[in-house]
Amino acid sequence: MQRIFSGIQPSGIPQLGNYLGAIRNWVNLQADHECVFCLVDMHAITVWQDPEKLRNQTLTQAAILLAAGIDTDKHILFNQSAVSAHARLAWIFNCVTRLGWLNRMTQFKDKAGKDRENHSAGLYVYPSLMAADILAYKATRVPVGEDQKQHLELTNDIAQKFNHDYGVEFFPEVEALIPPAAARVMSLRDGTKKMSKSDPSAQSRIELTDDADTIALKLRRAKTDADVLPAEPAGLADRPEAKNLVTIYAALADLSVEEVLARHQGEGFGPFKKALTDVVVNAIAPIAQETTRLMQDETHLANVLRSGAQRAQAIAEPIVSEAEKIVGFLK
Ligand code: AQP
Repeated sequence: MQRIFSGIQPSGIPQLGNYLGAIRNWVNLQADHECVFCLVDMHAITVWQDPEKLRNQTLTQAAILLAAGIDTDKHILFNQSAVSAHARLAWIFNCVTRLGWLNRMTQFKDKAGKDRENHSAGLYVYPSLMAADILAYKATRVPVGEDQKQHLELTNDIAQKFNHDYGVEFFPEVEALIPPAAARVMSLRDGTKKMSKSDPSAQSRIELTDDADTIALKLRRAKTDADVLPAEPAGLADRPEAKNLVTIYAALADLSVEEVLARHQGEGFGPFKKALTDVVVNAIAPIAQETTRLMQDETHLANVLRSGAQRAQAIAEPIVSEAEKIVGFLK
């Protein structure tokens, strides 16, 4: 059975893009993989996080993942900072990674924008910590949204360079598992920007804890154009907001974009948004309700994470200790 590693930052409430790009895929992959799921709090602090909020968001995310169907009897769920192997391997990888490689990472450019000099060194070396997260478990498959594809390619470059520099076949090649539908969900306010849990505008995203009224309001306010829905996907080209809403509908209703258009062609966005609201509420409301129930017992959530960390540590410790021996650390 292949091992999966995947992470999500507790930098806010997970949004629909996290769900369609990652979490839903995680739930399905549990059937035939050994899964290690991680709340990557060390990644989260690469941009400023209020400490109290970070703690709460970590517990909320644990609740959301359990509510979405992560099975911690069979698989591992924990928070990254609880397993020191991540930081130790990340440092080794910082010394393997070339600056030129990091300079090419588009996520850093997107997040840092023009104000590059004022961002943390952590944000810059984020991809080598991500490589360490995966390779500390020698995971071979990583379910991610499309935005993480470049980081996964870098993970393979780092593994190869480590193996080559030290003359070993130690770290495996990693395969990105990118969902076929809605691999990149876009903001409800700007169809050219990805939906993000830390976007300053809460109107730009559907959060997995939103209730039906909030979802309806956000979708009603979502940016669209004045045209009707076309008969063919080609008619969505150059209409990023329209394309995004149709893509979300298709992914959540398990339909193709063609099938959605066949049902709704010629409709304006008023009626289409109503139909979309039903589809989104159907998918999200059960998760939101179960999250509320689970959040009533924070001790249980903390225990789930603690036990997950122990099981994660048991896998990662021997691998990272071996990597440390390979580089010549005196053990
Ligand atoms: N808009 C998206 N569409 C599809 N997949 C997405 N993912 C994130 N946004 C979208 C996928 O969700 C997983 C967890 O992401 P993350 O929390 O590790 O970091 P992120 O990609 O930076 O997500 P956010 O929501 O944009 O967080 P912030 O605002 O904190 O930076 C990943 O697999 C990602 O591909």
